[in-house]
Amino acid sequence: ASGRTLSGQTTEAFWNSVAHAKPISVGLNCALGASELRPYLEELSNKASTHVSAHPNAGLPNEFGEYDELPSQTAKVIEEFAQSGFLNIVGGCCGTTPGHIEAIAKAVAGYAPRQIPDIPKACRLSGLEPFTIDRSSLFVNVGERTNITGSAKFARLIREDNYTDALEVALQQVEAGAQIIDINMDEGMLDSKKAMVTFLNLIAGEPDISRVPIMIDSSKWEVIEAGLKCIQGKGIVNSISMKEGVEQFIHHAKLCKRYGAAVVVMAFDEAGQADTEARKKEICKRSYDILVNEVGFPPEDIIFDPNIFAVATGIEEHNNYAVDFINACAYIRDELPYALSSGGVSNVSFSFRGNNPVREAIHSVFLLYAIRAGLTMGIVNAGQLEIYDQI
Ligand code: THG
Repeated sequence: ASGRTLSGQTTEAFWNSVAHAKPISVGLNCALGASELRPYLEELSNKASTHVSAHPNAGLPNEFGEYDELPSQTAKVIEEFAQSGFLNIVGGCCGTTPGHIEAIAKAVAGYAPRQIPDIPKACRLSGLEPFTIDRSSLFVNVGERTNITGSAKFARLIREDNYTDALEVALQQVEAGAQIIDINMDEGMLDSKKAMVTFLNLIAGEPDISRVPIMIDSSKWEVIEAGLKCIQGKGIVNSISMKEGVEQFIHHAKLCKRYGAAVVVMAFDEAGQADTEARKKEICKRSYDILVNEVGFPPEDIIFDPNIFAVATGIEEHNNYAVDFINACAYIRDELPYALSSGGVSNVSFSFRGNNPVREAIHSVFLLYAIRAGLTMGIVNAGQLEIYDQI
């Protein structure tokens, strides 16, 4: 009746979590009986690119736990489902009898099965709620503060085992407008796998946080894989790359596909991190072709990160880093169909650490041009972005 599964997801969020398995059919069963199931069945029927089933109870049980709904009553509600084109498979759950099944079969016999709708390709993520990104989406804010290498405060809280206050950091990012949260527990002195699992499991119990998709950020595959086993929704792996060779890259991509996660792909290969426009484009293109043609990875679930490096370091070669990133974003948008782009925005201003007004101004100007060039999302301090026109 809340419109959610027992573990808290809405219908579309649930579908987004399981769609990667390419099930023959997805369905709703049991619950509060056929009439109460209708809105969710309608939603599933509209969103699912596979067959849809319904196996409702014979209404609600009476005070003795028995079901009073007659076969003709259940069948009447289900006939309307078939008439509306919601169903490919139908049956009954608690309280239904051979008499109910017979009446349902007769009621639906004259109707055509549901037509599977054509669902437009888009990056369809979820936490407890769905989150869709397509070419018409506005810039997506990914909260950066739940990162022990990116926040001294968050690092201290995790080191001190103060997960209560660490959860507050995640909640603050979501409340400040983060539509996804990036979680990073990479630190030499810490069991980062254990910290990742502990934190993700705690987040799962906080619906105000877990309503958004999660980006699992680690340079260690075992931390990422442990994280993937914790999250209920469809999240994002941050990141995979050709850093350790093509074989590892393919291996990790296949696992991400199997777990049903989107991926951030860093512009990184065996020779190192791409630091020129040409290298960024070349590595993204090569990664794209391997993922789409060899792995069969859905291109709409690929998010390229062509590396945001710090500018104004005093080293001449660094001065064009921001422009190179921005041009790579335009290339990804124009040449790599359905692929998205992302970057760690706060990296660009590292040379101005300690001077937040300047850093925030740089982020705002950088984003103005990057978004114009097609940047889909950025890892940012949610709620801390200066308005360009006000600088
Ligand atoms: N690409 C991808 N993932 C990434 C990055 C990237 N993850 C990590 C990082 N880069 C993005 N996240 C941050 C988080 C914080 C900061 C920068 C990037 C940051 N923090 C302040 C500092 O260090 O000065 C915080 C100081 C404090 O409060 O302690 O700048 O590029 N795919």
